[in-house]
Amino acid sequence: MAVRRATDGLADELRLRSVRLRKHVLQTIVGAGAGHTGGDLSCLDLLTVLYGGVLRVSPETVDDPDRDRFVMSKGHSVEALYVVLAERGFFPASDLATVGRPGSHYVGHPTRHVPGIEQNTGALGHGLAFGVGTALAARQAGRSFRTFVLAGDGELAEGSNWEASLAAAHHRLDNLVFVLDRNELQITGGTESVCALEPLADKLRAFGYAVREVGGHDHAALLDVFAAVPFEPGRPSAVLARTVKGRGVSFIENDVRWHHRVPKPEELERAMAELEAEERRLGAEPEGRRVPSPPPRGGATGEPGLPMGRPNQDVFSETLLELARADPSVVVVTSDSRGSGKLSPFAEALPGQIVEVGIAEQTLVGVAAGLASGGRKPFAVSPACFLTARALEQIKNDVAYSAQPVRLVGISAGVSYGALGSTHHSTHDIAALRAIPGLTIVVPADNHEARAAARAAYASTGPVYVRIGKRPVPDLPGTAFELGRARLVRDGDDLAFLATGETVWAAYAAAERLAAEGLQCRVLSVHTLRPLDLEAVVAAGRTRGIVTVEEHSIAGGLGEACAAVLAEAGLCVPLRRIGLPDEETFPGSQAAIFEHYGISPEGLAAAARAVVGGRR
Ligand SMILES: Cc1ncc(C[n+]2csc(CCOP(=O)(O)OP(=O)(O)O)c2C)c(N)n1
Repeated sequence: MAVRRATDGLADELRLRSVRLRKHVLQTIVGAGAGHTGGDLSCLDLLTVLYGGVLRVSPETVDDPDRDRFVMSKGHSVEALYVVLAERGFFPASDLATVGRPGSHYVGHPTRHVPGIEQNTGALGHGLAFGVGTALAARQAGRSFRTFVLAGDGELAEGSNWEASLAAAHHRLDNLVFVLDRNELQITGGTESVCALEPLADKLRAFGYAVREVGGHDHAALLDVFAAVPFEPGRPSAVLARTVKGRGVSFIENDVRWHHRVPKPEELERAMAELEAEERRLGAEPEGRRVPSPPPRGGATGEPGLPMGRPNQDVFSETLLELARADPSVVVVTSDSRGSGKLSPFAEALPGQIVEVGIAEQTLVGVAAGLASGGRKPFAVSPACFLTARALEQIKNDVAYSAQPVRLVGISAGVSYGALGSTHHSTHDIAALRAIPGLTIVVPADNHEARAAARAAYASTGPVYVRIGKRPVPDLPGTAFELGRARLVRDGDDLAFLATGETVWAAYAAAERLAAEGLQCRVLSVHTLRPLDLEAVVAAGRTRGIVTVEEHSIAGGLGEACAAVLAEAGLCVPLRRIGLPDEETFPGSQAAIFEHYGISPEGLAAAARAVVGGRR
């Protein structure tokens, strides 16, 4: 008979705990109406073991300078972290019911608002450098705490991981443990087909790590491996944990479609039944279920009276496919982003005209610049938040200053990602790119403009940034799209709404309301932010007031651009900027965020009344 070891009892306990926590993960995701199901279930055993038997941290010691640090670099798997922290008592389990809800700080990526979370993450490739910093801090302060960083394998395409690895080895940080969730899947498909990593253990060794490979769902083996860190004095440790994405639910396992799918009610039921069978197999009675209340509806924005169009992203991508069929020099470049960019049909139809670089936005833009220089017509497509923040220097130097005709396409822009939180919002991009000479900036309002923007970007001989969202938007009336000319959506001389992107419909709806009150408002879709239509802005300055509207920070966006033009033209007109104020964005769906900041027909009508108040 095999001899039981001291840790076997703990491993048994953690095994059962992991099964139960899987149920909580699924319930949390269903309640939030969003979540990263596959990646959560993949790393859940790692988290259960780390928090249940490895990390020297507890609710009582969250502020103790000697506590072990855990950094969730694969921040999208936050629901797994939330349920583990709740189970360990860092916050009440009842908080899990608020995940993703308007006003709740339990957003779809880790933030320091949540007790027990050390660092905001969610933009991939950030955790390791932070961990190098905490490991260095421990050494400098003479403290014995260790730092554990958990990353995904697709995430390793971000060069920052390898830069931080060089630093970790250089500084001989044997108080740092890099844990890899090696499930071999990312969003687009298998890691080896998207941007191959193997031989990964050799690469980690070559970068200076002492490496151990381990089954990432084997609680006993994980306890042993983590008990053995540092594996070698003077070297950072790497734990290459072999995992299965979606582990624990048969129909979710190893299926790439479950990266961020939410179980339907019948799927939740099936998954719970499977997990309860596993609880019984482990000799325990199934724990009671929490019935998640349905998430608030945060779908399309709009209101009756305007025909609802489709997401601009879909329309843009379809137009791109038409253009690429007609011109083989059109190339799409993606960073594990073709699904979000609705470019899977493009990849199927024209596989020779799409280049995948993996989760590496800096490389995306650099490669696109090289393709442009080589005579191709590249469209670099990636979420606007990562494209314009992560790759800002590439945009500045490799594209704009080098005058390479790259078409940068920022998808899911503004606050489209809603409750995924601030890492996923691009509310800085117009400000950042307006300060870089040479870039045309286009922000379409509706499907007509999205189609026209794709064609204008294609025809452009210089670099262009197009910023589009992922929710259906209403079709607006108005004049035809002309690059550099604001589009007149509604005429009126009392007040002007200068709006951009997917907020224009709200300005239009506000204007309709105000007309009933006798106030005739002009509504302009300022789709081209650079070159700005100076004539239209100055003409708006001759009305009794202006309201600017944007899904962007009011710092550096459309409002400030218009204010500067008006001031320099010597026009003194009351103006109010509606957008995202200078604060951390209110958590919630895009619709909830719009409502909160008054980017709504009623909110904008109120702003307009205030602007002309007393001057009628
Ligand atoms: C900088 C950055 N680029 C893109 C994304 C969008 N994104 C979220 S998860 C993900 C795939 C992650 O794959 P992997 O690291 O293998 O994690 P897992 O499969 O374990 O979920 C991507 C591309 C992001 N969060 N951050």
